[in-house]
Amino acid sequence: MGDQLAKVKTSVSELDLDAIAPSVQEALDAGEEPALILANMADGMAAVGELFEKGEYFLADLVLAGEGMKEGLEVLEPHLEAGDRGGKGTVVLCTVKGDIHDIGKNLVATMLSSAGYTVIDLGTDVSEDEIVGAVRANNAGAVGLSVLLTPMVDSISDVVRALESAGLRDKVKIAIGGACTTQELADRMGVDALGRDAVEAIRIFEGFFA
Ligand code: B1M
Repeated sequence: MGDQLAKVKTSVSELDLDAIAPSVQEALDAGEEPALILANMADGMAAVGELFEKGEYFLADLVLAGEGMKEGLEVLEPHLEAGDRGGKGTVVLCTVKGDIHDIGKNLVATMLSSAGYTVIDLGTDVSEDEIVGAVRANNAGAVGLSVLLTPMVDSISDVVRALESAGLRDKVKIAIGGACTTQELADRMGVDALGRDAVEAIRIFEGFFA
C-alpha cells in the first residue's frame, strides 16, 4: 500500500480529524485511484468500530469519526463521480426508521453514484411511507436499506409491506446491508439481497438492473 493510502486509513482509525480531508487530497494529488482511497477510508472506519467494541474508543469518538469521514468524502466525491453518472438506474437509499447510523450508507451512496446510478439518498431514520413516496416520485428500480440496530430490524418488513400495499413490490428490488444484517434476516424479511459491504452492494445493484 502507498504511503498516502496508509495515511488516509490511519488518519481515520487514529481519529486525527484535521488530517482526514488533507490526506485524501494528498492521495489524489499523488495519483491514487479514488476507489482505492475510498476503500482505505472504509478500512479506517472499520478499525474505529473494532476499537469501540474493545472499549478503547467511546461514543463521542465515533461521532467525531463520522464527521471526519464526511469531510473526507466531500473531497473525494467529485473525483469518484467523474464518470457517466446516473444513467444505469435509480436507487432509493436510506437508513431505516429508528436508526441514525449513516457512515456505511454514505459509502454505499458514494460508490453507487460513482458506478453510474442515480441515488436518491433519503438520509437516516426514514419511514416506510417516505420510501414508498420516493420510489413512486422517482420511478426507482431498487431500494437499499441500511440497518445497524437489531431492535430496528422490523423496519425492514415494514418497508416490504408498504411497497406491497402500494402495488410497487413487483417493480422494485430491495437490498439490505449493515452491521446487524444476515442472510437469514434477509430471507425472513422477504428482501431480494444482502450486501455485506459497499463493494458487494454495487455487485447486487448491477444484478438488479442487468
Ligand atoms: Co452505534 N451501534 N449506536 N453509533 N455504532 C453499533 C451499530 C453497535 C453494533 C455498537 C456496539 O454496541 N457494539 C450497536 C448496535 C447493536 C445492535 O443493535 N446490534 C450500536 C448502538 C447500540 C448504538 C446506540 C444505541 C448507542 C447508544 O446511544 N447507547 C446509538 C443508536 C442511535 C440510533 O441509531 N438511534 C448509536 C449511535 C452511534 C453514533 C451516533 C455514536 C455513531 C454513528 C455515527 C454515524 O453513523 N454518523 C455510531 C457508530 C459509529 C457505531 C459503530 C461503532 C460503527 C458503525 C460504522 O459506521 N461502521 C457500530 C459498531 C460496528 O458496526 N462495528 C455501532 C463503519 C461502516 C463503514 O460500516 O455501517 O457496517 P457499516 O457499513 C458497511 C456495511 O455494513 C455495508 O457497506 C458499508 C461499507 O462497507 N452496508 C450496506 C451498510 N449499509 C448498507 C446498505 C446496503 C448495502 C450494504 O444497501 C443495500
